[in-house]
Amino acid sequence: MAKLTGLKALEILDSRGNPTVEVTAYSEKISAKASVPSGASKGKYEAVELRDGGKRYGGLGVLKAVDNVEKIIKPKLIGRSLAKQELIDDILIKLDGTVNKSKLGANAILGVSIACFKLNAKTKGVEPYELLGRKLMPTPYYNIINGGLHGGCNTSFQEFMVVPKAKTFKEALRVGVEIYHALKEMLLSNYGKRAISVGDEGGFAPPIKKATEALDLIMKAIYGSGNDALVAIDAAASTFYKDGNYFVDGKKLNKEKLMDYYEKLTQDYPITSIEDPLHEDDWEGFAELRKRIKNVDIVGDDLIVTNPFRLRQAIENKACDAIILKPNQIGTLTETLKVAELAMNNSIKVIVSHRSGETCDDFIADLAVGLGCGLIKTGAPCRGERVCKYNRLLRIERMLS
Ligand code: 2PG
Ligand code: MG
Repeated sequence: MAKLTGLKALEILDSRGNPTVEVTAYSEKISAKASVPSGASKGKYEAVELRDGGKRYGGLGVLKAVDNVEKIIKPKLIGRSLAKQELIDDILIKLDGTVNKSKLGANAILGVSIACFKLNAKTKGVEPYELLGRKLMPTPYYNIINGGLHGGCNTSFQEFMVVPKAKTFKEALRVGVEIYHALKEMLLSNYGKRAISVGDEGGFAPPIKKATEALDLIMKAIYGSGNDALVAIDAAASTFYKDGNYFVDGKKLNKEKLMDYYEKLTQDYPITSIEDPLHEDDWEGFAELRKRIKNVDIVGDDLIVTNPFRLRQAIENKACDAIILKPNQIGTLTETLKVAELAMNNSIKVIVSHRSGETCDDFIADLAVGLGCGLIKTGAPCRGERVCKYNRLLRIERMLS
């Protein structure tokens, strides 16, 4: 059985030009790398990204996390069997000892966890998804208009996504790309060149101010491309919630009014899901919205933060139909997998997700396939750090056929 013989960490950059952690794990001459993404609209209950503070990189350096990998984690893991991922992750969790991984940093811990997993696959001569058990290609959610904290467009909602109706991933990719380019042409002719620059997740950021404008543009792009697709929203409502009210596209709405608005949107557009429609502590609100809007998935991201305790609370409260699964919200692969299993065992869908700050690590493609959850969101079909996940899915689909 292959053992871990070395562990190195490096401060690299993410897609926003901020430092992040890359870990390389070694088993003799074989090595595997993992790098850690970072969110902009972070849930307040997420595991902690350790940042250096001070002047360097505006305080966002990760040299402490890098040091933690090489000086604290490495001595405890060298010589361990790579086949024992649960044990490796358990050692990491105990070594940190805090509830939110604030001592060593979830960025240090997750880098090690995933690098070890990939290395195990490599030493066995299998693909990472094969180690996870299932083999199901996911349906992609393409975020083609970026608002909120992610882009230059002034909508309060953060993400406007298209979800192609297609039989294979390859087909879904083509449909997504054709809609994306139809939208681009339309934006260019309606608003000029500035409207086709892209936001953090590769979606466009046209000069619009309202969710309905974004949805109208997307509907026209779907129609214009000659394809069939549904739409999805990530409102990321915690980002526009203040003192009991929601500030949506220039209007101040209380919770009731916001729920009415969502209901109306689902009547007017073919919406398949709404992520974080309300702020991250409103368990009852989520449950109420689920009752009011049937046939649309109410999705918990900031609400659940890939955390088993919060997921249990959601199950008890019947608060969501689906959850977003982001390994860096919890900090180890084992915990991520357990949250996914707990959700699926309770008939809650799992959408594997990137972060708005990404690297070219394509592991989440394998994660989505190997979990068999059937759903992934990893941005627009544009920008290297988004496209690498979609390209990895194309390669996996070919292997599976
Ligand atoms: C989200 C994510 C990814 P961020 O809210 O779902 O799209 O954004 O990584 O900024 O939290
Ligand atoms: Mg979200």
